[in-house]
Amino acid sequence: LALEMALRQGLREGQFVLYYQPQFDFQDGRLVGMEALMRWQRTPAQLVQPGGFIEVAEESDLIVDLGAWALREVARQQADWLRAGHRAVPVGVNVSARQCLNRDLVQVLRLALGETGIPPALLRLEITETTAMTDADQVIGLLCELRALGVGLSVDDFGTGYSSLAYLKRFPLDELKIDRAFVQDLATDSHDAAIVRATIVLAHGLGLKVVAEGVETEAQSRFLAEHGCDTAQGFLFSRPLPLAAVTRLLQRGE
Ligand code: G
Ligand code: G
Ligand code: NA
Ligand code: MN
Repeated sequence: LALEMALRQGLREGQFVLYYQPQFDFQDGRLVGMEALMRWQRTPAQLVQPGGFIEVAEESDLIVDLGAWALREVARQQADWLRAGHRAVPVGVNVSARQCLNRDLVQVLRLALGETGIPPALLRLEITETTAMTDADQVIGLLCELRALGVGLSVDDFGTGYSSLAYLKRFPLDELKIDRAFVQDLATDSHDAAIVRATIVLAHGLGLKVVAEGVETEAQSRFLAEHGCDTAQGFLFSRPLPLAAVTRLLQRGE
């Protein structure tokens, strides 16, 4: 409870910041997207990682407010980058189950898009498989509304939750993110290799782009590229970067 109060106060006082992890095209190496990842600058010397606060925030409605802040912040940042003439790439924002079940999400997005005037496709919502399946029929309705706004939709952590292929077919998605648990032992575990290969084929068959998360080695990268994976995200290419560093990357326009 003390932590929850500190988080609320931190949100009011502007202590949250976003880091951005770049995503690169496997074919030509170009920057094609980023994932926004939240950090809590609790004191000037203490930067708290999501492991230290997301779970607590998710136990209450605090995650709804934090999540709304992240969506508005990314929209505002995209507008800044556009005004400065930087290259524009979609930014993925993680959305928790509680946010999806909250009626305000569509309105938060509509406002953020309206206030900034950014192309909606520059926002991409990342929803985990588990969230999507919590109340799949309700989530389909939500995703259709989001889709109508023009924002992008990714399934995050694919393969770690319970999914139903019947639902996957009905969700209006753009992208599937292979969880790093499968990427990790790709080069040595033939079962993980088979799962990843099949996931890429499945996603492409459904018309979705595939992002591999947690790519850390050249061997993993080579395997993924050879099997047609579209996009790479992981420490091999870049860690999550603070705003100034990622802005320099967009300036270079690569
Ligand atoms: O940044 P890091 O790699 O430590 O992130 C750890 C976890 O925290 C990830 O699973 C990520 O989904 C979650 N996370 C990071 N930022 C956000 C956010 O803005 N909203 C939500 N709901 N989860 C986030
Ligand atoms: O759960 P989610 O898919 O949102 O995960 C994002 C998390 O993955 C962030 O905490 C990010 O820091 C982490 N991450 C990104 N790239 C790598 C990587 O190459 N290796 C590992 N171990 N974690 C990574
Ligand atoms: Na994510
Ligand atoms: Mn993930």
